[in-house]
Amino acid sequence: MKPVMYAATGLLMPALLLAGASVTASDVHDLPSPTSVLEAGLIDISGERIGTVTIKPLATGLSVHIAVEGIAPGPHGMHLHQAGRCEIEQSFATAGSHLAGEGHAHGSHAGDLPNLIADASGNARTQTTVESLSLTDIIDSDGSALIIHASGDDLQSSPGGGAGPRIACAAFTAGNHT
Ligand SMILES: [Cu+2]
Ligand SMILES: [Zn+2]
Repeated sequence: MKPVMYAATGLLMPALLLAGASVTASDVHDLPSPTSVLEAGLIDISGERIGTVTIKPLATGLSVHIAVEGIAPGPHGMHLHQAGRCEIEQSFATAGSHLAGEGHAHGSHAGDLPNLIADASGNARTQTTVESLSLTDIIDSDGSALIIHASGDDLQSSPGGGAGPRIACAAFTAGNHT
C-alpha cells in the first residue's frame, strides 16, 4: 500500500470549499476549525518570540489577529509580505515586498494593513480584516509573512510608507497550520 498524504488535503479543503459558490455564511461556521486557522509566532530581530499572529478565513477575505509584547509604544507599519521567511540574519529582508494583489502602489496593496498601535507598555492586541486575500494566497508555494516595522506607515509613500526597519516577523507556510 502506498502512503497517502492526507495532511495537505486537509489543509486545502476548507479554502476550496470557501471558493465554492454554494457555501453560505452559516456553512462557514460548520467547517472544521482546526484546518481553517493559521497561527504563527512573531519573532523579533534577535529571534526571540514576542507574539502570535492568527489568520482565519471569512466568507470573503481573512480575519487577521495580532498580539505582540515589548515593542516601542506608538504606531508601527504592518504588512503581509510575499514570502514566508523570517531570517534574522537577513533582517527579515527575504520575506520580500508587500503582497500586492491588484494594488500597484503602496497604500493599495492587498497586504497593506492598518498601523499597529502599541500602548505605553509596548503591547498591542488587535484584529483587522483583509477583504481581497484568501488562505490560499497566504500559504501559496512560498508562503507569506506578517511583518511589523519600527515606525508608523503613512500608507502612501513608496515603497514602505516610511515605516523603517522590519522589527518583527511571523512566517506562514503550508507546514504551520494548526
Ligand atoms: Cu512591511
Ligand atoms: Zn504596500
